[in-house]
Amino acid sequence: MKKLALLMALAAAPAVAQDYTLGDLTIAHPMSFPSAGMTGAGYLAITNTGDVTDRLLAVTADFPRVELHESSMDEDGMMRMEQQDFIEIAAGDTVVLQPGGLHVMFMGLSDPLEVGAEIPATLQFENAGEIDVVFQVEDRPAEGETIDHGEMDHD
Ligand SMILES: [Cu+2]
Repeated sequence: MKKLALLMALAAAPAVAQDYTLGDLTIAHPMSFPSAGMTGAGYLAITNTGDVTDRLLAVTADFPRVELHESSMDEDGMMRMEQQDFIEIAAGDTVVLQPGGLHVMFMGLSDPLEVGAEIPATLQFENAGEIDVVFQVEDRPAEGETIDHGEMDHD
């Protein structure tokens, strides 16, 4: 079934961004970029329209490891990534996972990610529970993308 979805995605470019709703959460446009190496990064936006803070606790996908990371610039101007135990989405807030900041790290890929591929994944929230989403692998923007996750060393 997943293979069929992948084939259909490859046939039907460009991919259409998809939004999801889970309780008080709206999950917008899960996507990824082609990877040069054996790690890839997932991006999306999460809006919490409820009255209570929720937390993204984990993401699972068909890779050996999937982690929550935050990139930041250190004093020496080096980009570093730190693993996060969770990502908090305060009531009324939108948290955006994007290049240069918070992201989902797909690790130990057996093949690099290519444009048009789809990554089925499950997001696990503290309050809202779980939801299945699909990260669409899209073309990198021509400019403004400074991190190549594929070349970062996580070990
Ligand atoms: Cu990372």
